Amino acid sequence: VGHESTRRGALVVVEGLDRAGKSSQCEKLRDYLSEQGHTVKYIRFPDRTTPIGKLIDSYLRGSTDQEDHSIHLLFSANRWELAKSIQEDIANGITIIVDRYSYSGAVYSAAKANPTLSLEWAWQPEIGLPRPDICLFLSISAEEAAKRGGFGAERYENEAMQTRVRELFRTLFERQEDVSIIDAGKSLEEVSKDIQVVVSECVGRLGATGPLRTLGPLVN
Ligand code: NYM
Ligand code: MG
Repeated sequence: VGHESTRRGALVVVEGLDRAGKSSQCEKLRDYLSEQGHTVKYIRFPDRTTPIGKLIDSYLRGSTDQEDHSIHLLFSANRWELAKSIQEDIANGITIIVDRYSYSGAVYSAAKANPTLSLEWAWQPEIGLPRPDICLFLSISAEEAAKRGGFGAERYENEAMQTRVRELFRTLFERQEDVSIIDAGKSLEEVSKDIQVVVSECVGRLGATGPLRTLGPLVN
């Protein structure tokens, strides 16, 4: 009694295509976990506020061009610059919800079909970053995505790119542990309930998981 060390927080990542409902679900999950008594932070990548993030923002808006490998490494650097603070927060008992992470990083770049930018190449700079305890993939069909209205104005927000991204997410997640595929074609409330079940289970087994791990190489 009185010697209990701080229980670590969970690292929860939410992934999916543009318009899958990631941001709404991240907010709902934050509220749910807070109500359950957790201290929660909600962050998103790219973090457009840092100097590297500003370069990424201007690239995504189409104001600047960047070589494919170079912008890829900037997206990764944008995660590395926050890695230490993520590790510290988790150790201090804060649960972090992350809107997009290394998985978006690898698939959006690999979807460009640049011959020297494979999924394997794209994954390399992610190795060693904090490893999510759970990654929720909000999966929607092309038809459902289309129903949700037009594409935005940013780079990558076109049908050809989104189709390749969807396929690559599937390929990548076949090669990852701790991924939960969520049917995001349901109502906001239903999806939110499904996410709560998966995340509660993950938080419940954190004691057995041990300290925060790091991302490893892609397995076959
Ligand atoms: N994106 C996001 C990447 O290309 N690489 C990355 O590492 C990350 C985190 O940025 N279309 C792309 C995916 C999105 C775009 O993200 C901006 P958002 O969540 O739509 O603001
Ligand atoms: Mg977007």
